[in-house]
Amino acid sequence: MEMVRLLLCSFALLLMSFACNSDAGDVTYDGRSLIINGERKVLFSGSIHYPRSTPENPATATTKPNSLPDQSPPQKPEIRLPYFFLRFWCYGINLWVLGEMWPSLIAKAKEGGIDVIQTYVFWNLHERQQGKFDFSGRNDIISFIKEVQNQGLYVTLRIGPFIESEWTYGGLPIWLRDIPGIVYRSDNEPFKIEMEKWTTRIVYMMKSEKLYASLGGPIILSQIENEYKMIEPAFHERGPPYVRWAAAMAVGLQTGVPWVMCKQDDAPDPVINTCNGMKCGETFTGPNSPNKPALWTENWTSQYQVYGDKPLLRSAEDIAYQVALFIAKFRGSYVNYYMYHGGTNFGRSASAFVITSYYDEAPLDEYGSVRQPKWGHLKELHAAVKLASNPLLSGDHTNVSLGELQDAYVFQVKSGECAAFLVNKGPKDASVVFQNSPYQLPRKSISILPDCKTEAFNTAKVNAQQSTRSWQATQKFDSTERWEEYKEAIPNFDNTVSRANTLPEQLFTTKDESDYLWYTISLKQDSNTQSKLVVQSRGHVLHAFVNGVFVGSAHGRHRNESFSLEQTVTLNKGVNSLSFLSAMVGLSDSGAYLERRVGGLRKVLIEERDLSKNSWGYQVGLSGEKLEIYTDAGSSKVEWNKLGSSANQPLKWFKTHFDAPAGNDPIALNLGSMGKGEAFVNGQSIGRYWVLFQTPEGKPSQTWYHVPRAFLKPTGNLLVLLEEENGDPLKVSLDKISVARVCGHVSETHLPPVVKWLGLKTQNQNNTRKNRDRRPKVQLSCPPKRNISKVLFASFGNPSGDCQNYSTGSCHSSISTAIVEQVCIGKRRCSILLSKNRFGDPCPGISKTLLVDAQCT
Ligand SMILES: *[C@@H]1O[C@H](CO)[C@@H](O)[C@H](O)[C@H]1NC(C)=O
Ligand SMILES: *[C@@H]1O[C@H](CO)[C@@H](O)[C@H](O)[C@H]1NC(C)=O
Ligand SMILES: *[C@@H]1O[C@H](CO)[C@@H](O)[C@H](O)[C@H]1NC(C)=O
Ligand SMILES: *[C@@H]1O[C@H](CO)[C@@H](O)[C@H](O)[C@H]1NC(C)=O
Ligand SMILES: *[C@@H]1O[C@H](CO)[C@@H](O)[C@H](O)[C@H]1NC(C)=O
Ligand SMILES: CC(=O)N[C@H]1CO[C@H](CO)[C@@H](O)[C@@H]1O
Repeated sequence: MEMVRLLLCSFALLLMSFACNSDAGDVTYDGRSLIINGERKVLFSGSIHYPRSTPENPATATTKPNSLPDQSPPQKPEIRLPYFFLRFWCYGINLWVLGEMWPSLIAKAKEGGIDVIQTYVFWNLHERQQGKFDFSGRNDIISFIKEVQNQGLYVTLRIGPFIESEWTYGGLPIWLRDIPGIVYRSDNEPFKIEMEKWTTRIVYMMKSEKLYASLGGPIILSQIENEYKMIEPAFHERGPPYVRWAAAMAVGLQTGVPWVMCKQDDAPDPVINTCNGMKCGETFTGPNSPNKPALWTENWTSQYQVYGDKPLLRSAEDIAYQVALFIAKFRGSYVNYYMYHGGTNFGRSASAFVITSYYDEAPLDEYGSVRQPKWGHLKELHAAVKLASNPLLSGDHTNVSLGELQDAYVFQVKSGECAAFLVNKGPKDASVVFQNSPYQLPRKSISILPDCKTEAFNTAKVNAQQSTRSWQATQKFDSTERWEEYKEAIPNFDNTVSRANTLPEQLFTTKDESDYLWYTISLKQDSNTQSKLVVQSRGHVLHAFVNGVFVGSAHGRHRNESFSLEQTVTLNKGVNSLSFLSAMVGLSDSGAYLERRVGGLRKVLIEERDLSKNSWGYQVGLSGEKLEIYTDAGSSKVEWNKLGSSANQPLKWFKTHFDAPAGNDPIALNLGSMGKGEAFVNGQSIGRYWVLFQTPEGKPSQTWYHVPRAFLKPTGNLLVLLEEENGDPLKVSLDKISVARVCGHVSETHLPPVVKWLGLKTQNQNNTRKNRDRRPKVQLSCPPKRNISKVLFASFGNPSGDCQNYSTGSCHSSISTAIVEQVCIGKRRCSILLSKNRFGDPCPGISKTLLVDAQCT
C-alpha cells in the first residue's frame, strides 16, 4: 500500500511540478520594487541556512502546514493548492521512508506569509580542501533550492563568498591562507582569482540546474560581498577598486537577475545597495539611486549569541514596528528576516565563541517549531501589508504630520485606491485624527490602513497566542554502568613528534583540522621549587599540565580572544614536563585582514624566564580524534574503562548508547552538568558545548544541544562526549521538547487584524459579516496531535501582568475558568469571544481584558 502511494506520489508530483513551479521569469527593478515577469512585488523573505538543519527529519515532517496554529481565517485558495495537498499527503510516507526537515521549515515559512527564502552559500563547507567539492546531504544546496521552488517560493542567494554569518572563518576556506601574498576582500590578485573562481562555479551550477528566475527557476536576487563598507576603510586605496571589481565580475556572470550589496551605500550600478540591521526603519539612508528599490536584506529577529552572553529577546512588536516603518518611510518592498529559522551550528561550524544553537529566538525555533507570538504576529503583519500592495507599489508617496511624534505615510493611486501607515514614534499612547477619522495609536506603534480607513493591523497589538516550550527528560544516563570512559593521554616533550624552536602559531599549524594543539616542553630544574608560570595566549582556551597533572585553565572571550594564565606550580628537581593544550572555539568570522588572524600560545614564562624560543614539541589534535573514537568503527580502537576508573582529571571521552525516544517531538541533550567539549551522536558532531562559560547571571549560555532525529536509528545510538573539564555525565539527560502551554491576552478594544477583505474592497462599514469576524477574542491552538487538557488560568476582567506572570485584578468574572473550560477542554484549538453575554459584567464601565493560559497534552 505504501509502495503504491509512493509511486503515485512520485508520478503526480512530477506532473504537478511541471504545472505549478514558480516560473519566475525575468527579474528587473525600478525605484519602487523588484519586477518579476513584468510585475512589481512586495516581498517578505526569511533566512534559512541549509547546513543548519537537516534535509531529513521525521520529527517535523508531521507538522503539516494546514494544521499549523493559525489565528486567521483561511487564505484565499490558490491555484497551487492541489499540489500542496498532494505534497503533504505524500509527506505522510516520507515520514516512514525519509522524513524531511527542509520541506517542513519552508512550508512553515510559506504559511507565515514568507515569499522568499534567503540563504548564504557556505564556501568552506563545500570546498574544505582545495579542489575537492562536497554538495551532499546537508550541503546539498541544489536540493534545498529546488525544495523552495517546489513549494512555490523565491530564493535570494547570497554568494559572498565572504558571508560572516557567525560561521567559522566567515565561510572562507582555511586553505586560502596559504596562498602566497593573499589579502582577502581587497584589490589583491590572488584573492580575486579565488573569489572569481568560486563565484563563477556557483553561478554556473545554478545556471546548469536552471535555478535562476531568468531560466525558469526561483532565484530572483544574488548577493556579492557582504557588509563590506564596515571594513573598507581598513584597506585604504585597495578597497574601492575591489568593490568596483566585485560588482563588475558579478554582473559579468549574467545571471539574468539583479545583484545586491548589503550595507554598501556606494554599490556600483546596477548593483543594489541594501540595508542590514535591526532598525532599518530608522537608520537606512535609502537606495543610492532613484532607480533602485529599498531592500532590507537582514533584519535581525534576535541576535546571535556567544558564550558568556544570554539570549537577546527581541519582541514581536519591535520587529513588526521596524518592518512597517521601513515599508512606510522608504517605500520598502523587500524585507528579509535574519533569521527566520536559525537552527544549529553542527560540528565545528560556529565562528569564534558563538554558541551551537543559532537564533533560537527566530519565528521558527532551533528545532523548527513555530515560536509564538513572533511567527503569528509577523504573519498578520505580512497579510495586512499585502492588502496594501497595489498602492504601495504604484501610488504616490506622501507624508502628513499627525502630531509632534506622529506621522502618516500615505500611498495614493490616481484611481482612488489608498493605503496609509499611521506611525506613533513617541513613548506614550496617542489619539490622532487621519482623514477625519479618529485612531488610537499605542506608544511606539504603527497602524496599517490598507484602504486609508480600516485599521487592519497595529504593530503593538499582539493577537497571536504565546507558546511556552517544556523540556521533559525521556532518558537519564544516571547509572555508572551506562557509561564508559577513555582518558586522553597527556603528551610530553619526548612523545610529541613535531619540533619547533619557537611556539608554533595555531592556525598555521593545525590548518583547522582540529580545535586542539598540544605544546610540550621539557624543563630541567636544580631543585624542587614553587615557580610562577605565566602563559600568554592569542586564543582561545588553554589547559595547562605539569608532569601530567592538570594545573589550571584560562580562556578569552568573543572579540577579546587574548588572555593569560598565571599559576604557581611545583617543579621537581630534575626533568619536568610541561604540556599545554590550546583550543580554538571556531575561527573569527569578521573584520579586515582575516588572513592575519592567529591563535595559540604567544609566550611562556617560568619565574620571568621566557621559554618561548626554547625547543618545543607540538601535536595537532587529540588521540581520540585521530582514531575517531566517536564513531562505531573507531570506538573499538581504544580500550574503554568503567566510569570513574581514572583520576578526576580533565580531558576524557565518555561513551554510552541509547534508543531513540518514541514520538516525533524534537529532542536535545541536556548537558547542564558538563563543562566544555564536543558531543557526537552516531559519529556525527552535534556541536561544541561550553556550559562552564556562564552569563553574568551565572547561567550557562546554552544547556540543551539539539539531536536531530535524522541522526538517529531506532535503537543502539552511540553517544560520545569529549569533555575538557570535569563535567559529570551522570546528570546528562535526553529531553523531549514540546509546546506545553499556550496563552492569549486580548482586550475588549483590540479587534483581530484584517488579513483578508471579507466585504467589498471599498470599505463598507456596515458589512455585518466583517464586523462579526472582528469581534475581540482569544484564540488558542496546541501543536498537532495535542489537545488543551487544562485551563491553568482564565480571567475576564482586569487581570494584571502578562502571559509570563499574571494574577486576577480587582475586576474578575468568577465564571471565567468554567466558560473557558467549556469552550476549550479536549480541543486542539478554540476561540473565546470577549462577550459580556457569556462572562457577565463584573465591573460595568471598566474596559476589560481576557487572559487565558492553558496546558496542551
Ligand atoms: C516627509 O516628506 C518630506 C518631503 O517629501 C521629507 O523631507 C520629510 O523628511 C518627510 N517626513 C518624514 C517624517 O518622513
Ligand atoms: C579583554 O580581556 C581582558 C582580560 O582578559 C580585559 O582586561 C580587557 O578589558 C578586555 N577588553 C575588552 C575590550 O573587553
Ligand atoms: C450604514 O448604516 C447606517 C444606518 O444603519 C446608514 O445611515 C448608512 O448610510 C450606512 N452606510 C453605508 C456605507 O451603507
Ligand atoms: C510577577 O508580578 C508580580 C506583581 O505584578 C511581581 O511582584 C513579581 O515580581 C512578578 N514575578 C516575576 C517572576 O516577574
Ligand atoms: C483531541 O480531541 C479530539 C476531538 O477534538 C479527539 O478526537 C482526540 O482524540 C483528542 N486527542 C487527545 C490526544 O486527547
Ligand atoms: C550585531 C550587530 O551589529 N548588531 C547591531 C544591530 O543594529 C543595532 C542598531 O541598529 C546595533 O546597536 C547593533 O550593534
